[in-house]
Parts: sequence; structure tokens; C-alpha cells
Amino acid sequence: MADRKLTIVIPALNEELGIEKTVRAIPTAEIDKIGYRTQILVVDNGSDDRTAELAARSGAEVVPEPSRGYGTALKKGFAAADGDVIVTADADATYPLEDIPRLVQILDSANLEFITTNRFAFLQGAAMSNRNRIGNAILSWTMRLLFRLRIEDSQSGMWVFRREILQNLKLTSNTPLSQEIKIEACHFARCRWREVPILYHPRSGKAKLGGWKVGTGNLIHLVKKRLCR
Ligand SMILES: Nc1nc2c(ncn2[C@@H]2O[C@H](COP(=O)(O)OP(=O)(O)OP(=O)(O)O)[C@@H](O)[C@H]2O)c(=O)[nH]1
Ligand SMILES: [Mg+2]
Repeated sequence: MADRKLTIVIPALNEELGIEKTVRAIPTAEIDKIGYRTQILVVDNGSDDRTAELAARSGAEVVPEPSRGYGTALKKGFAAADGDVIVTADADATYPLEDIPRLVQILDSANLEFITTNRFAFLQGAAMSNRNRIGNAILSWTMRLLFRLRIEDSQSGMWVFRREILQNLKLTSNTPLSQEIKIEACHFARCRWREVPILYHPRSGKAKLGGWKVGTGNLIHLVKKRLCR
């Protein structure tokens, strides 16, 4: 019996088209083989479709968070997680959950505390719109410049990290949480970290984030975070 525990936190807002595929892609038997039991938390962010019902049916625990927002949902999941290691992914079947054992083995064997993933390494046309690609490039370039971090993909939502680092991170944002957790872990908290290339698949269902408004908000957040933590 595995003696350590891994918690997968999946924020979900109206993802009935992708949630089952996402949860069922989690390779619990392989995760067990590398020494971890699996806890799957789907944070239901006030969905008005069948997301919560389908998540529970596919074997996840559903954590309700009625107050909307990507960061609010993730932070609720972190508070409910009791794994030694936490993995995050969207509920839209885009991130390669089958890679969890490989990523956790990198975390353990390289004695890291935080892994972020790079979707641009093998990106195929359909997986990301041109608008998101350009927006991500601008945001990643700005984050590299302001924080001297060699991170290619500042908006990737798949991270693998030790739960204990959360006590050293000041996570105060909502929509920009993806860039904020990287800045906090890799720059301010000086964790041992690495960016690892992954495959990224086209989305099931409609996008919830993205757009120029989110992009501009994230850019402003980067500047504010630089001026005042
Ligand atoms: N935007 C948004 N996303 C939420 C919220 N709550 C939970 N989520 C989930 O957060 C994840 C990220 O949103 P996505 O729409 O996939 O954003 P994205 O991956 O940057 O953009 P796409 O590539 O277009 O999918 C999804 O699993 C959403 O269901 C919320 O209040 N707002
Ligand atoms: Mg997504």
C-alpha cells in the first residue's frame, strides 16, 4: 500500500462536456505504483450544468465553491487537499493527466518542490487559438523580464508541487493565479523548481477564461506584483 498521498485539484465551471474525460484520464493504478494514493477534488464553481453530478459519477470528490473565479476555485481546492503532493489541471480535457506519474517522479528524483509545465514545446495548431497564443507570449515575456524567471509558459494551469510550500506563498489573486503561483514559488519563495514540456490537447466545451480583458488584467497584475508583493 502506497504511504504517500497525491491530490489532484480540478477547478470547474460548467464543464459537463469535459469533466468525465478529465477525471477518467487520471491513472490511479500507475500513481499507486510510484508510491502514492490518489485523492481527486473537483471544485465546482457554481456550475449550472451537470458538472458536479458527472464529476462525482466518475469518482471525484466534489468541493462546492459558489463564489466564481479560477483562483478562488483553486485556493478552495488547496485548502481541502490533504495530499503530500498537489497536481492541478483544467476540467476541459486539455492537460495530459496520463503524465502525472512521470511528473511526480521528476519532482521526487530531482528533489524539486514545484514543477510548472510548458504547453508550447509540442503545441499543435488546434489546441490554442492564435489570440491566446499571442497573449500568452506577451504575458510570458513580461514575466520573464520583470522577475528574471526562465519560464516559457506563464499561463499553464498544470503544476505539480509539495503541499507544504503553500505556507510560504502569498496567493492573493483570482484570475491571474496561474502566473502568481509561479512568481511566488519560483521567485519570492525560492523553491527548487523546473518547467517541464507537456502535450496540450484541444478543449472539450466552451472556453471560460481568455480574451483581451483577461490578458490586460493579467498584465496589470504582473506590474503590480513587481511593485508591491
Ligand atoms: N474562467 C473561469 N474558469 C473557471 C472558473 N471557475 C472554474 N474555472 C475553471 O478553470 C479552468 C480554466 O478555464 P479555461 O476556460 O479552460 O481557460 P484556459 O484553459 O486558459 O483557456 P482555453 O484554452 O480557452 O480553455 C477550467 O477548468 C474552468 O472550468 C471561473 O470562475 N472562471
Ligand atoms: Mg482550459
